[in-house]
Amino acid sequence: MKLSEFVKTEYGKSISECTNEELYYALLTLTKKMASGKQHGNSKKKLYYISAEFLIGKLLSNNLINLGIYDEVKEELAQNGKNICEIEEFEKEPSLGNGGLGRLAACFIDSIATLGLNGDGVGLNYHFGLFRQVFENNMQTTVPDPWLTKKSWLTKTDVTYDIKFKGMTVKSRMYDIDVIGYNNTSNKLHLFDIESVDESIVEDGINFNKEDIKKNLTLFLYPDDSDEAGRILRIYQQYFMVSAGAQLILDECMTRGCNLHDLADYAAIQINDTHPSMVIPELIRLLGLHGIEFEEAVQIVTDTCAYTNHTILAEALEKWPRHYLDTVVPQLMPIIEKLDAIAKTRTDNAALAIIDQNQVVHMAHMDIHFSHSTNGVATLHTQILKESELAGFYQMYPEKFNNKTNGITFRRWLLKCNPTLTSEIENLIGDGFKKDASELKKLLAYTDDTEVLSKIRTIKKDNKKQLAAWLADKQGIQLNTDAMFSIQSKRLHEYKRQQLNLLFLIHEYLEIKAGHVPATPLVSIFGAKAAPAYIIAKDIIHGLLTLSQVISEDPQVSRWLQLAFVENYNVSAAEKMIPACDLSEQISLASKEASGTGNMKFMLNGALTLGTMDGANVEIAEAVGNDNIYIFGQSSKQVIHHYAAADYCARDWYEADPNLRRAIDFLTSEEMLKYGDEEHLKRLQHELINKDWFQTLPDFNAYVVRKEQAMKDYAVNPEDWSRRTLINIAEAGFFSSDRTIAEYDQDIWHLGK
Ligand code: 26Q
Repeated sequence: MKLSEFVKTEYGKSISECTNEELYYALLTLTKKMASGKQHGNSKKKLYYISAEFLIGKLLSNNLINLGIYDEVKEELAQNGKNICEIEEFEKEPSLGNGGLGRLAACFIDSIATLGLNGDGVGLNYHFGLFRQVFENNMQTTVPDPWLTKKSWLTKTDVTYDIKFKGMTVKSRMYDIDVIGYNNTSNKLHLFDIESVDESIVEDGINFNKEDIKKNLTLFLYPDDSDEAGRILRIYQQYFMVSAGAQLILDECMTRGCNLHDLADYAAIQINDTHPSMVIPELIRLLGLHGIEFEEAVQIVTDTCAYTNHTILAEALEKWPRHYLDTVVPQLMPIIEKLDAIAKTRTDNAALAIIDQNQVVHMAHMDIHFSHSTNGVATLHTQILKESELAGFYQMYPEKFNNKTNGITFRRWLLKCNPTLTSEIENLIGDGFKKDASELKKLLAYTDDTEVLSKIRTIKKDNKKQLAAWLADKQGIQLNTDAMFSIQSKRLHEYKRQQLNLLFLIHEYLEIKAGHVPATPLVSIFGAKAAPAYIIAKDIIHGLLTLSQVISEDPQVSRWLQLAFVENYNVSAAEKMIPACDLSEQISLASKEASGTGNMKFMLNGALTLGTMDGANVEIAEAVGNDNIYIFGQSSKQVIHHYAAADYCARDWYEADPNLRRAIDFLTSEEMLKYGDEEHLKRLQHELINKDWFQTLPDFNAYVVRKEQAMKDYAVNPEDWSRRTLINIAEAGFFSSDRTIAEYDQDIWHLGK
């Protein structure tokens, strides 16, 4: 049905008579109707991708693209004096994820639908999601971020389940979001909510009564922090999600004729990090209620479940004191104890126990013992898991370990966010790449075509202008679009080393002050939220915002250097930033970033990477060749060695390198203290000199040298720069999540036709 007909029946008026808000809701309703007519994979076996996070982003444009009607709708609106971008502004972005892991889940369900697989997502319907970030006095503050409107992409279902906690039973209800594939298909994202949720208990900021579980369970998504008070609530959330999910899975399988002894022929469950790990004991418990003996249930669940690891940072691997579980879900503890006993019959290595000597329950250990697959998310990451972090497990179960290098959906991260680049690619190589990303390689035929290279440059420039206009409007910042744009956007974490970028910018500032101007003007852009309990992360934000003000108040410097920090970085901001980037900052301490997926998005949109040999950067470097990427810094082997030897001393580096010392000293200079807070800046400085857990200082010099080289190359030979960006675009096909999902299906799920 055409939009004009739809609004006529719905509102009794024409498109031009409608407000943008009316048009948004009309398009939403129309899209949902169209989705309901699409095919869902119907193989006997069905995948459940269970995840505490699905960072889906705004859905309208993406859905229209996947339905294949975006251009048509845009045109129809334009003919009636309406602009689709303005209509999109009415959509609120659901922030149902922290970062990479949540966004990966969103890319995966898009690819699962697009490949026509029988698979749905299962998660939680957080009413406020992750906090909204607001800058005040050069500091991060946090406020709730409501996204639910009366009419939304959610559809209320009549599926409800009782969820039993210690001393109380609550009711869950399932809400569905259509996941529209780029292939006439549509799957579901099932989000469970608690019926008794009460948004009114939120007080000032993001505070609320943490004890009132019936009212608070689905209010907020937990940031990856160490906030004690929220931990028990997180267990409530996790059990609520997996118990509802497990009941749904068993119901659906029985409806399709499964007798539960054959569950593994009917269901594949992918456990996204350890957040849904309790699905393992919960399924064993439920199978028991259906009359299946414990031992058999353990085997069935092992055959059904598979686990993905997203981190090697020990502090991020969930482990819960058993009394937490006793307090929240006592019915699971006897099962977890029995699983632990089985694990202990298989090995006497205490490090591999589920329940350790201190009565702490290791969720990842339960996943590895009692699922049939454990995968890392990039080649290097999987290798490190096998060789160090999970070596004991790898020796026990070598056949369970496998790699699935992450990917991104090109529908959102090229077609949606970069329409001009998309149509230029289409002009050159046809539209086959939209369904088969490996066809991007055909672009290699154009790397010496000066006309094409000049077009690529124009597109980049236009995207930079658009980003600049958006930022001017949003934050009142005026960017120099003739400058090189370097972007570091990702969660704020010490291992990702935004502080290294900060030290570089201080160094450039001081060089410019000393009369040494850079080869090109540089605009350095950041986007990052810090977990509210992560003190040093917030200090790094403060350092960056303060420096930004120091620079912008100094016209001598700001002709050459600008620092812009985008407030409240989210999917919508990423869609504006990524197409405008020249230099993609992927500067984690080697061995610490499991994969990264932003690195892939920037590459696909024609940025060159400045990065360490970490995560998927290694595979990007392999794909494009060393001439088309800027690699620097210690190798993962060296880093792992330093950790093992515990021989790293930050102060030695601080004292040995005068440039580095000058940059670190500047953190508490008069210039910085004019706009910044002494306590925060001193703490940051102290941390760098005395701790520097993620070895920023040894990589400082190499980083400065590589980045200055990139700036020179950009300035001296723009055409060669464009040629190298085209090679990056051409080689990005491997990083499509369609490829990743096809591999999951082939090696782990075996969904069949
Ligand atoms: C744990 C315990 C308590 C509270 C929160 C958490 C928690 C929450 C979120 C722990 C971890 C996360 C998110 C992790 C994450 O996003 N990891 C990223 O996953 C990406 C997809 O695989 C990778 O590309 C990134 O390298 C990895 O950092």
